[in-house]
Amino acid sequence: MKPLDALPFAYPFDLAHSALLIIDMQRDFIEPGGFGESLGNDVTLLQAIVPAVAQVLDAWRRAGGMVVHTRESHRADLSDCPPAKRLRGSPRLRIGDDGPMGRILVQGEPGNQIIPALAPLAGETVIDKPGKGAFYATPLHALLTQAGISQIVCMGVTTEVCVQTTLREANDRGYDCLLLEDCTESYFPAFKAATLAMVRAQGAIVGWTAHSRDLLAVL
Ligand code: C5J
Repeated sequence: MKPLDALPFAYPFDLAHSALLIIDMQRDFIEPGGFGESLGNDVTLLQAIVPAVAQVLDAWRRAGGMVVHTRESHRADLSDCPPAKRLRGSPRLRIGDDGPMGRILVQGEPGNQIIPALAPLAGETVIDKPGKGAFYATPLHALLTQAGISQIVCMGVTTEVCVQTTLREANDRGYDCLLLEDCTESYFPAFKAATLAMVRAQGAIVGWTAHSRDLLAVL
């Protein structure tokens, strides 16, 4: 176990029992024409973290750690998309509608794929999740338990939606979670800052935060 410089105090990093969890780095959130932009967001904000995420992913792969990617996605018949999710608000394109990258947030469509710079390698786990949290209606907890994982190092988008929901789910299931602050992003900078503060407040009530250079230093 190696102490990793983190907030609010050192994170007891143990690669053998850790998974790198990369949340929803999909074209649908990061490229123009996808779900994120259809909600009225500026997707260029999210593009800025790609080099840092790629650097950590590369180092993690070299170190031999477990990698898990997630995609927010629904079945083609939308049977796993509650009307409350599909019909809320007035986006330009709703989940399941045809967009420039195929049907919005639907499994197998071009826009639903992880961006090429972070494409999963053969043997890495890819979780399709219908909700915000990666543990809801997925086999993630069973897979991590089977692999002896007790720590999650988390990156991805968006910080206050799918990343924060997943961290809270993981915390409730007993994982020690570290969120890499320069490897997560929101369409709303203030929401990202608030999430980082919330996660590590009250003695790491949800988990720890650190800069990726501090993880790279111990990998
Ligand atoms: C959103 C996500 N923002 N991956 N999904 O709807 O955070």
